[in-house]
Amino acid sequence: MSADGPEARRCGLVAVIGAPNVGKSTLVNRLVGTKVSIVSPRVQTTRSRIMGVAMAGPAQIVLVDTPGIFLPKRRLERAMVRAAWDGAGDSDIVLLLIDAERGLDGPSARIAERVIATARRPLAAINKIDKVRREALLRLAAEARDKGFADSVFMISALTGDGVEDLRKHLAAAMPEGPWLFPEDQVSDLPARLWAAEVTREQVFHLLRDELPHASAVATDAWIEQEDGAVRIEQTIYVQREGQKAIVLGAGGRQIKEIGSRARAELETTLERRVHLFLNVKQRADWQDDRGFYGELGLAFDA
Ligand SMILES: Nc1nc2c(ncn2[C@@H]2O[C@H](COP(=O)(O)OP(=O)(O)OP(=O)(O)O)[C@@H](O)[C@H]2O)c(=O)[nH]1
Ligand SMILES: [Mg+2]
Repeated sequence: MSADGPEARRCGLVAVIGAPNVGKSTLVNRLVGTKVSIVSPRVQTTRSRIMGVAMAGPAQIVLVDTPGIFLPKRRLERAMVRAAWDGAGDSDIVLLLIDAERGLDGPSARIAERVIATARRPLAAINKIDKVRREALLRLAAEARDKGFADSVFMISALTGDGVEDLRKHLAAAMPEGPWLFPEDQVSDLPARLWAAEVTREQVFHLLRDELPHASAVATDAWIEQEDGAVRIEQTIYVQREGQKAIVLGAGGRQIKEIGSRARAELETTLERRVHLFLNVKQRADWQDDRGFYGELGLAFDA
């Protein structure tokens, strides 16, 4: 294949950035075509940078899903926001995602300004257009263009897929010529053990209330291949306070059983094999101050 032929390979990094809960991970999953990043109705679901690989003909679009950007207070929060901005800095294109309902409210407006000021190629997409009326949408698009996104404002629904193929085409055409970063059949850069922990953490975010999801972390302690083709996965759910342990376990252990059975179902579907999942709950007040935890997620401990 000649470098200047019509099929010359293209590849680049697109950071998806925005306020918490605007649908960044949903969009990355939609573009990749399979779930590589967990999604929940709660804010601060994504904790680290996760790469998802989307293909479009000769172009490989490496999407960088990032944690939502907010005003961080604690160490983990600072590391999350730092990971998001680092993701933007390392990319060819920064795609700012805006929630159609919330619009360019305070937090999104501040993120937009920084993206415009720093990104080599800023792009905006208004997401969740399935939730708003057309007039409101057009007003918001005009506002985004005025902010500096000029003629590059997309309107999409990551949930229904509306508008997403237009965006994919635009991104593909904007990718610089160059070799692919990932093999064609690889969908994400997450190691299997980390991905498996994320699958369980997603259920924690779906099934538990209040501050509990944010007070917990999941680690894969063991991944054991079995002779019959099944895999045995052992994980620990860490919580910060003793009282939270009882909530994760639930009456008669029902809650953790539900978390485990939902996570196992997803692990089995994706891995296409039987999974024996064993979940433990441990209290560790200081898991958010454990250097190893940050290293594993690729987060900066001293952000
Ligand atoms: N109606 C509608 N809901 C959406 C759309 N995209 C995402 N959502 C929902 O919005 C919620 C948040 O989605 P996520 O993809 O987790 O959002 P995020 O921006 O990655 O969130 P953080 O990782 O916490 O920053 C979930 O309940 C999604 O199902 C959309 O286009 N339309
Ligand atoms: Mg996310």
